[in-house]
Amino acid sequence: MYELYSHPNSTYSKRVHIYLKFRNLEYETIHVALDKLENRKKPFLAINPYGKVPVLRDHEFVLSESSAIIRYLEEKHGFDNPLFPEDLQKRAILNQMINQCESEFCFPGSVIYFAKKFVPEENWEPKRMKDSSKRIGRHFDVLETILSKEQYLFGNQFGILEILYAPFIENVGMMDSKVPNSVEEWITRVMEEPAVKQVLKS
Ligand SMILES: N[C@@H](CCC(=O)N[C@@H](CS)C(=O)NCC(=O)O)C(=O)O
Repeated sequence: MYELYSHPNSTYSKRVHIYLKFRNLEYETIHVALDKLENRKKPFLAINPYGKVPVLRDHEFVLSESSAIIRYLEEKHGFDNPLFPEDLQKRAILNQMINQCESEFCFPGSVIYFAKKFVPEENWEPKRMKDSSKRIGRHFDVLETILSKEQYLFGNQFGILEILYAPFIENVGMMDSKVPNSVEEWITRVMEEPAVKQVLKS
């Protein structure tokens, strides 16, 4: 059985939980106490020298990075309805969108999320946070060009991108960015997906 090193508040770990539930794959969760800095101690650093969750263990094989884990499982199982298309150029566009999800949304989003959740307001960096909100706004404008015509971001069905975005769009209200209607409606749709609901509402 797979083992997933995780913490209940970890957005990146939630992606993998959502994927595993979406695919009905059996796994065991191994709690890593980030709050007690267990991730910075030797036993965990031997598993991931960067000290981050999630990490997947598949017998002797150990893998970190949420999107790499999902991709590994997807390729390993060869499902009838694969989330990564066969076509080289379609797959390249999907990979481009995955990278843009990380760089144009999750990264600036984390700047705001981390400050608002863990830093006293007097120590916030307002310019950095404002720039991050603007960057997210620009990203949403790009998503809107797709979502004004389609229900989902790729191939018009719930897929890898929704799984990667889900734990982050849950906190969209915090980002102080303008959310276009079609993006707002997409967020609602994603939040209603059973695997997403199961993980994020728990
Ligand atoms: N790029 C990584 C990011 C993982 C990450 O930042 N995990 C956070 C929790 S959400 C973590 O373990 N932080 C602990 C630390 O940096 O000390 C992924 O996609 O898995």
